[in-house]
Amino acid sequence: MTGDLFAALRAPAIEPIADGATWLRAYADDDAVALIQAIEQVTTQSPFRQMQTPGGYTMSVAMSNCGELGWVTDRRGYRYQHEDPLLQQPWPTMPGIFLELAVRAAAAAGFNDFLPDACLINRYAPGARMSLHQDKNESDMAQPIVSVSLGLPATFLFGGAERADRPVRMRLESGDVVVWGGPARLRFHGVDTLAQGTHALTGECRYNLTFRKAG
Ligand code: MD3
Ligand code: FE
Repeated sequence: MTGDLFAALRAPAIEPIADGATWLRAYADDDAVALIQAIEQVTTQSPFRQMQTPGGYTMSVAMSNCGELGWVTDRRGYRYQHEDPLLQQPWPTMPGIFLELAVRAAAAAGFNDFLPDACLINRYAPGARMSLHQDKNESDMAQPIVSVSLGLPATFLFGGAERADRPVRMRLESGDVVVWGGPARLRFHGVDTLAQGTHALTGECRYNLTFRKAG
């Protein structure tokens, strides 16, 4: 023992959450500074924006993308597309540090052939939330999704196969990576309203990266 209680609590650990879902606690801690620099580099090109839902609401979460495909929503619906609708240009290239982390995390959870072509970058300010939904816009549901949390902690809501299933609440902290595949891939999920706070790496915000094989 080092006697460092904080370090001991954040020791990396691999925890199965449900069939197909694996929590890699603190997995991205060593890369966090470089990941945040890469987020800044990507979003200098394709800035964060609050998109419109098909129903006409403005999302509280600000989003951008990198990689070959990016997830967008507007009055016409939810979809992946090759171009940033704001710039009418291709999304920024996926930074090497993003791709390497996503591939390594997927393999640690048993998905050895994961090669993402899309990374959605979500930015939560205090008060932002994401209501319960399923991720169904990707073409191959056998491919997992890798999610990386950075900055302020959030209460993640992990639901069931039906919207009405009561979600389990999980606290996701900076550096946590979760791999969602197999039977967990189509479960409902969301993020509870982000609490006020300041994080040493990100200030008053939480970032979440989701890596997908969308096309
Ligand atoms: C469980 N993002 O962008 S990541 C999303 O924290 C999204 O920003 C949340 O849900 C966030 O679509 C949650 C965790 C996550 C991602 C995909 C999943 C959990 C999942 C797919 C299936 C089941
Ligand atoms: Fe989702």
